[in-house]
Amino acid sequence: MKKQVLSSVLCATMAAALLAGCGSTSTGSAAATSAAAAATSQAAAAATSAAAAATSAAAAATSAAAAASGSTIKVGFAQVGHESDWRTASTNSVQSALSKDNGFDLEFVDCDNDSAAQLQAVRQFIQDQVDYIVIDPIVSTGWDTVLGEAQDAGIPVVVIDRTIDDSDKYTAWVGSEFTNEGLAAGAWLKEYTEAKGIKDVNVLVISGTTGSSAQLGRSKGFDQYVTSEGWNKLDEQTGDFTQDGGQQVMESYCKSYQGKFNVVVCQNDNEAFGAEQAMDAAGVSYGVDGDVILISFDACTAGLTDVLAGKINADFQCNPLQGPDCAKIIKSLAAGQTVEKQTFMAEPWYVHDSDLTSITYTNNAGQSVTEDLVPVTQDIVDADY
Ligand code: GYE
Repeated sequence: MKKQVLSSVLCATMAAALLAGCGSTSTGSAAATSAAAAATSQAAAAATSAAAAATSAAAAATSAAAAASGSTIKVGFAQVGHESDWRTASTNSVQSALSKDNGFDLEFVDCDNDSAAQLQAVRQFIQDQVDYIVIDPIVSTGWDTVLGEAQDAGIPVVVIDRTIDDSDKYTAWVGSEFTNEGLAAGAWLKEYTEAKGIKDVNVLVISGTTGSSAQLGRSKGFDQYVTSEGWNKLDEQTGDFTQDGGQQVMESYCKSYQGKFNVVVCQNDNEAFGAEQAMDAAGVSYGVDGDVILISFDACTAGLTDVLAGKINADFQCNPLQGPDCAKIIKSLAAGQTVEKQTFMAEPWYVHDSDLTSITYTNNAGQSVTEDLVPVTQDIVDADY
């Protein structure tokens, strides 16, 4: 649990520093995202401070404009919960961007990973007659009725991070291409095992919250490689995106599959920390010098610290700093402008080894894309969220 405490402190600090240090692209094209991600990864550290400076200037201007007009935009935000370092960074990002100083009156609800509570929160926002509703949907379905209610009340909905897959009744979405993240893990594992001469690939997956678009996409993308490469996927059970969940699933895997696995894929960093604890206790070695290849997603500060230490072999970033884009979308709507329906975050691929420098893979849009593999350095860890 030491790691949980350390990482939330780091997240709070870094999220403030990195508020807008992440690229995003509103082309609506996943291919453009990957290209942008590659470019972003090259210049991440330098771009961060420039972007942070630009953000404070922009924030000051926005705040002055809001003060001058005297108008405040009332926003209700139904957040997933507080299950991971990623989530902490996401909450900090939205709260900082939709602050009073920036002209917002934010009603924040932590839904504690409870879908019924999240629907209830949205209905409460409608009753409270907020100007805009922001939702990070815990699961991807079950939304059409409540979004219809918001539409009837004339309240635009902005979706961030996870997607809503069974309704189109929202105005805009900003987040990640989760299937590409899963494909990334598969593409990297293929190249890595080939380079190391590992022929038998026996995989255990610890998945995220079942039915969340992050889980669905990462599983779908990775499974394409399981099938095409003929890997042996021994099991996939949910750790609910938490450290405790990851630890429990891994404890049971270590008993059931003792000596039979050489790859563990955790669908977020917190699950990976839990899996590490379970493997430590069971005497299983992992990481660059171990018997088990450990793959993770998110690439938060504590995750990249483990990549640098060689405990996690590869970590595929999912960028939580969506607050500035969310604020920009709402300000544009408030000014009567049209906005892009989809905005994709740029997301580098991080590794410990520097032998492989890039990978060409076919993304979810069917496009061939070359991604840089970024070897983690202390500077990258220090600039992370
Ligand atoms: O990967 C995980 C968090 O929705 C992308 O949720 C997000 C996921 C993220 O709990 O750490």
